[in-house]
Amino acid sequence: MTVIASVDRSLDGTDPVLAGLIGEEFERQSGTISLIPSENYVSRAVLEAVGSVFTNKYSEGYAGRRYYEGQQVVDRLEPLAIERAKQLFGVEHANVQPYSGSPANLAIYLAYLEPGDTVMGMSLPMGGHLTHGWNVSLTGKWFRSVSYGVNRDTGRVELDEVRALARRERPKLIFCGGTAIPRAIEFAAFAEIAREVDAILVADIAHIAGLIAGGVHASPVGHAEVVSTTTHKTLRGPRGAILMCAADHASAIDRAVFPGLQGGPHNNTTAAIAVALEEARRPEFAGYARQVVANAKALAAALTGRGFDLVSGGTDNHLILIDLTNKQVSGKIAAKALDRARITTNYNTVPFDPRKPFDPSGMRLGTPAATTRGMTEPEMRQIARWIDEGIEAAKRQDETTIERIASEIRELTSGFPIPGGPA
Ligand code: DSN
Repeated sequence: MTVIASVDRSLDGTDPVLAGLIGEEFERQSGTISLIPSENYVSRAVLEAVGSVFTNKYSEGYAGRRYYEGQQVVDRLEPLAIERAKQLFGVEHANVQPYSGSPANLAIYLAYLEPGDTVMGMSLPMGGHLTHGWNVSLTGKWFRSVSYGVNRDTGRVELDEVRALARRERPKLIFCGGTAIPRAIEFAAFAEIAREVDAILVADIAHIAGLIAGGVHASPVGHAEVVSTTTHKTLRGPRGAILMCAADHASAIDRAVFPGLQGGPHNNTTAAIAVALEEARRPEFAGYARQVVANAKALAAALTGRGFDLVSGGTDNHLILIDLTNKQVSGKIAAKALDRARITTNYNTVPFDPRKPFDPSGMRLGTPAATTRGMTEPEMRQIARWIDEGIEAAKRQDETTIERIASEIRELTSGFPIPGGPA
């Protein structure tokens, strides 16, 4: 056998073990309902781009200024992805090279702060993100971090408290956005606060980028100096990230990403981001975004009707945070039981949680993935019923009911295939 032949075999032929794992994961994803709000199913087109020969190419630098030759095609690919991001989000500048959300956010620190400078973000247990200055993250260890949270009664960010904290602590960087925020983010109000204290405002829209692209959430553009997003949540692209800003911040952001933080961009990811951005500008994506929110509202209403206590009382977006305290069950027990019942969620802290993050009081749900499969309000009401039944079954250790739900979900999901299956 020639060397060429040995590297030109299918995965099946080369590594049946790994091919088997991919098949099993496809079956798992097909036969379960993912309600993890940061997950989605990418299109077959995005999958093809991720698996393309662009993975073979090194391209340190930016188009026209690379440190490797052979950029004839990559130097058309990356500007195409950038142009699509600029068009979709209405920004002057985009950098599509960050490997994911955390490196994207680290690049922002590098662009604007010195170690020890003050950063302000929403605290992780209140709904923020590790990289917004949380103490176990590099961003909380190498920088002086101050956090805002939500009001205990309303479950919402209290902007007067954010303003008072900003005035007192004088952060150089303020983050808005996070990972467990069921309500709309008030970018204009955050921008006003940032301007008052002379801080740079960063809008981390990782969770809601697809909702913004689809026109169902306000945009931070024109309010925040820098916009950071991952590309794989509601935006429904590959695992990657984009940093966006006005032209006068472009060189600070670009220098921070490369050579400040990263080496060569993942060109196959850039290609898939370009595909996802093209998909997101189409009218059907706006319909998808609308349905994501409609589904979340329907699921929230059905859960509330079943006595679930939702943080902030409901949702404006794709995400629901349940405080299970009144159900006398921990988030971990509930999420693990639902996983056995073929509903995938994640346990999560709730604001002012008396329990530890590894066994918290809450559970986080979201509708982006189920909506991609074509599920609508009737399925959301059915899912709420299964969540209720599954959690009650877990409390009385009734595995028969959990198995019955699992088989009903197997049946339902067979009518809602996921993209990327055998051609
Ligand atoms: N892991 C992401 C999420 O689930 O929201 C945040 O990094």
